[in-house]
This record gives sequence, C-alpha cells and structure tokens, in this order.
Amino acid sequence: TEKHYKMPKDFLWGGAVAAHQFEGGWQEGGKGVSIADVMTAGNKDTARRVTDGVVDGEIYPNHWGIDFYHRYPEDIELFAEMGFKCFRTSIAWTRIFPNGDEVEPNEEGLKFYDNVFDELLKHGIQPIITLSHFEMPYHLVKEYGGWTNRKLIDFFVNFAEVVMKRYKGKVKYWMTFNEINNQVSWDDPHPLLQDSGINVKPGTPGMEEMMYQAAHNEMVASAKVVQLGHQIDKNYQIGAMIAMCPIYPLTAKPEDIMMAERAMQTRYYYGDVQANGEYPNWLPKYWERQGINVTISDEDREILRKGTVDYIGFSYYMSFTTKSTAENPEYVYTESKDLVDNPYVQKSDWGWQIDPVGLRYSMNWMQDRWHKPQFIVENGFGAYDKKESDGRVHDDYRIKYFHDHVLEMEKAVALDGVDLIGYTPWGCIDLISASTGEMAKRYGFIYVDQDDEGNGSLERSKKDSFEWYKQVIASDGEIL
Ligand code: P53
Repeated sequence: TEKHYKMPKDFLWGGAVAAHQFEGGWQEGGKGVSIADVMTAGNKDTARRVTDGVVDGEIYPNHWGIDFYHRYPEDIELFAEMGFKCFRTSIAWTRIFPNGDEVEPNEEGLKFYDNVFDELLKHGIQPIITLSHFEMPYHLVKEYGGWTNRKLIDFFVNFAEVVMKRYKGKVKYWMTFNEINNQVSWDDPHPLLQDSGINVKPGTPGMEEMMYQAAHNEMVASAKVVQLGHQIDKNYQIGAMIAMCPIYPLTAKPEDIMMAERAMQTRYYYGDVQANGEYPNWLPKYWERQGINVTISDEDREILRKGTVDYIGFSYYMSFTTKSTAENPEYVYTESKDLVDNPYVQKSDWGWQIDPVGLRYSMNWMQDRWHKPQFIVENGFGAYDKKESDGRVHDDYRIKYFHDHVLEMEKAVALDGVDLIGYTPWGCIDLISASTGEMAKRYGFIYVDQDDEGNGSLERSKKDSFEWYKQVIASDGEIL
C-alpha cells in the first residue's frame, strides 16, 4: 500500500490556462492583434510560422481558441463542480491596450475580465493572474522590435498598473512573465517570439545578445511591477514564472556533472535575478568570453534588488539530460544541441520525458536556491484523446501521470518541507497547444469537441480524469 499525504486546508487546488489559447473572440470588444494571432497552425512535425500580420488563407487557431469568451459561465460552473479553489489565467494585453503603446485603456476589455473574475468569485474560485503569457501586441513587435527595446518597460508597467488597480480586491496572486526562461533556446525563433516579441529568421547574427537584452528589460519591468503592485495593495503576492525542466548529467563523469551545472545555471539565471535580485557571478564572465554586450545601468541593478518576487510560480512537465563533449571544453550550454535522451524515463507522444521524481527534485533545488514559497502553476500530460463508444474519454494515462506527479509534490511538502502555495494543472479544459497550435494535443479534465481546423460543436464533456481530480481536491490530496 502506497503512503499518501494530506495538503493543508487552504492549499490552492485549481487549474490553469492562458488567454490566447482558450478565449477566442480575437477581434471582439476592441481587442488588438497579438503575436498569437499571427501564428499559424502546426503539429509535432511542422513548426508554427509567423506571418506578417493576419494573412488571408492561413489558419490561425488562436483566433477561435475554445470560445471561452462567449462560454465562460458554463466553463466556470464545471471548474466549480471539480472543486477548484483557484483558476489561473492571463489578461490578454491586447484587450486592454490593443496596440500596446496607448496611454488610455480599452474599457470594454477591462469589463470582460471584471465579468470573468466576478463569475469565478461567485463560485468561490480565486483568479490567479499572469500579466504576460505569450500574447503581447503584435504592434510592439513590428514597430519597436519587441523587448529588445527599453520603451517596452514603460508600456508594460502602464498596462500592469491599470489592471492591478482595476482588479484590486478581486485578485491576490499575480505573475509577471510566463516561462521567462524559455528563450534560453535563443537560436529557435519560436520561444524568442513568444517570450520577447523578437521576430527574426533563424541564424540571424546577434540572436543570443538580443535574448539577454530582452530578458534583462523584462526582469527590470517585472521588478518595477513588483514594487508598484505592493504600493497598490500591500497584500498582493507577485511572482516569477519559470519553466522548470531540471537538467541531469548523463553519467557520474566529472565533466558531465560540470556540464549539467552550467546548463542549470544558464537555464535558471532568470530565477536567480528575479528571486535573489542580482545576476549570478558566472554570467558576466560568460558574456565577456562570448563578446556579448548587455546594457545594464546602475539604476537597473537597484530596481532588480528592490523588486524581488514574492514567490516562484513554475511549470513542470519533464526533465532533461545533458553530457559534456571534447569540442565544448568551456561547457557552453546550447539547448538545441546539448540535450540527450535519459535512458531511465519514458516519453509522451510529443517527445516530452515523463519524470515525476524530477518534480520533487526540482522543488527541493528551488527551495534551497531561492528561499521563496513556490506555486506549481502548470503540470500535465498532452495526449491524443479518443471518445469511446460510450461517448466518453477514458484517460487512464492522464490519471496515472497526475497520480505520480501529485504524489511526488506531496512528498516535497510533507517530507522535505517545501513551502507550496498551490497546484494548478495545465489546460484543465482542452485548448490550443502553445508549441504546435494543435487542438489534438489535449491536456484537459474537460473534453472540448473541436478539431485542429476549428471544426466541431465546441460541446464540453467530462473525461474520467474529471472525477479523479474532483476526488483529489475533496480529500485534500489524500485520495489519489
Ligand atoms: P504545449 C515548452 C516547454 C514547456 C512548456 O505546452 C511550454 C513550452 C512552450 O510551448 O509551454 C507551457 O501547449 C506554456 C503553455 C503551454 C504549456 O506549457 O506546447 O506556459 O502556454 O500551452 C503546454 O503542449
């Protein structure tokens, strides 16, 4: 018999989504065009493309999402039925500032989120809000070069100030930039665009420098928003959001250990800056050797020091593995080249390595490194689901994934003393995949009848995992 643990009564069980992946209504209520609106459909073999504006004849799945924009009362009722205590979503920047550089906000956009948050609160569900989740205004990409431009700091802080004032009393937990460290893969145009609105062809000279500058500007903006948020409401909890994929050494060979250490430093320096308030020592040395120039003023350093985050929000899906090579004596970590398969774990259909123990390991590592409360704001299993003849999805594979991960999460809390605020599984209702644009890569407890081209009734129905998660919440995590 397996030993289970109970989470505290005030533990925030819930679910997570992002505006651009599920709202639809891309032109309603005065909304502007976001970067997600110019990304075409892809799949696990074909990358999504970015078009120059919205082009006739292309397929843009984020335009329709799953139509939460019109169906939110029904969807929120299903979340309430599962017993959600909280619900993580993002505010689409383009609903509030359609182009991003306006001074006055769009009232219709603000009203929409009032309605959604009121509906959640009516059911006892508190909204957990990401300010920037892969959906910045396309105008800021085209006219300003995205986050490489320091002007974005003011635009973003203005946006944050407007919504943090407006939703005072309705929202307590905020996060600034979703998965700010995805852009560590700077040679891949997809994360550069999603994180930072940098729209360049692969192989463009200077991409790594652009990434470091953009990330710096984001972290300065984030630190300003932390300080501003605390002035607006001293109860606000404002967090970072890190994509946590721990990187293991392939063997016990000392060079492999050093390579994995440098890989972790490279992938998580963003968290060091946001939690510790300063850059780690190794990084300026690395920049010097690579000829990378990042403009960082003394004032910036002061802002970073004063604006450390209240908690670490993170996603956890998988772990990575790396090894050293003779050609790379200085352990430069390039994520597109330096990852190898881990012989001890299995992969999902999209090649994501399934590793529940890696979650407990990561939580311990972050606790000791950053000394902050943690919030698991994404975790889940993307899979092909099929409705069986009884009209239902029997997703035992998803239940197993969640069982194994929740158990390791509970050990991290009960046995290791990690300070954990809550757990919001990703895509609690099926939605559009961020990396591929597919509908077929499903995460939900709730099935949505729609295919990759946007055909379907959009009808919602419960999968087997719906009842499973409901019982987990009802038992404070004891019945898995
Ligand atoms: P999809 C890469 C690696 C880990 C998480 O991802 C990632 C990504 C970027 O796609 O994204 C997060 O939909 C992200 C969500 C996203 C979710 O994980 O590609 O915060 O927006 O949908 C799952 O399967």
